[in-house]
Amino acid sequence: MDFQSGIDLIAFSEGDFTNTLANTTFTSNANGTAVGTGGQFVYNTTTHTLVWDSNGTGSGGVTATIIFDTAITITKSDLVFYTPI
Ligand SMILES: [Ca+2]
Repeated sequence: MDFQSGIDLIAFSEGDFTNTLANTTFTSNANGTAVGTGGQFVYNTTTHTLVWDSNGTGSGGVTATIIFDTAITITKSDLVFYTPI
């Protein structure tokens, strides 16, 4: 996947989440460590893996995963929630 931040978007069905994207935290670090206890996307810059963690630092809660072939730059602006028709 040749994902490019600012050009490509990753879309998630909003019905799968209990929060709006605006109120969702985005965290990116080398350990894939969540920050705080709110639902959040966490990008692990070492494993190139993006996960959704519904309870942040709470145990478990990871429900979706995308593994990129190579390291990418990704921000919350690269994510969108959509409503299925
Ligand atoms: Ca968690």
